[in-house]
Amino acid sequence: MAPKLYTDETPKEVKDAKGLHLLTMNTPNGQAVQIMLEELKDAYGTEWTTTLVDIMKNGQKSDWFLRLDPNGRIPVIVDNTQDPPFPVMETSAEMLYLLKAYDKEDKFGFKDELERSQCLQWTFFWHGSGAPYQGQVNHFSRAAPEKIPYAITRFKNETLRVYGVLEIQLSGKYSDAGPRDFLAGKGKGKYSVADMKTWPWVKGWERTGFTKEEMEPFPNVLKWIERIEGREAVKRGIGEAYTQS
Ligand SMILES: N[C@@H](CCC(=O)N[C@@H](CS)C(=O)NCC(=O)O)C(=O)O
Repeated sequence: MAPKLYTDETPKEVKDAKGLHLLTMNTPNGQAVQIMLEELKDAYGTEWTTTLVDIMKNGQKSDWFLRLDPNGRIPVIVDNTQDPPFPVMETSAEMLYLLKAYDKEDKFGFKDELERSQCLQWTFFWHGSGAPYQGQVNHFSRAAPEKIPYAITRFKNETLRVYGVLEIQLSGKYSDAGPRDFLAGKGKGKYSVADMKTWPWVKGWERTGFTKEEMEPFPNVLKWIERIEGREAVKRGIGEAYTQS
């Protein structure tokens, strides 16, 4: 595995990395893992190095990158403390890998099996049912060469629907416990990878093209966005360290 992982074209900083190495760009998917690493840094002093990949230039489709992630998308982490170095693709799998290997006290996960399951449910929910739809709204409203109203409307409606699912959970509408602070965990919940996975997307509702009126049915989601954006690790995780110069 090791001789095939890196080639002459692999950037030196990737090949020479000694510990955790992150390949990313400051997009919502990139930010999810960036935030997790910044949180681990504050909680445990975790260290890593970073390579910024410009997806507009298609670096993520090159042969050297596909060896780390055959899906050709950011983010990817490579754990060089493993022998041979171990690459991890897919944001949620990366966050769960980091949780297991680097969050020994489960500060961003749960020891209780049912809470852990709830955390996985909400992480998977956003991975499978949130990010792909909001990503398609961004694509069809901004990037597509042709504006196709059917596609824009379909993905906008579906994204609003999944915001509504988050609202049900955060409002506590169907629970005796009342409104929650975070997606997973008993009572009001605990800030966890489920929030870190979801937040970078939902906080971008305005950029995605939703109006304040369209967001009115989701007051608890809007409060949750504000609750998380104040965290120092979150500010760093979406900040200038990850901006391409
Ligand atoms: N399911 C993947 C999606 C990753 C993804 O779509 N990344 C985007 C940036 S947010 C990307 O690399 N786009 C470039 C491309 O599609 O070539 C994950 O969760 O990691």
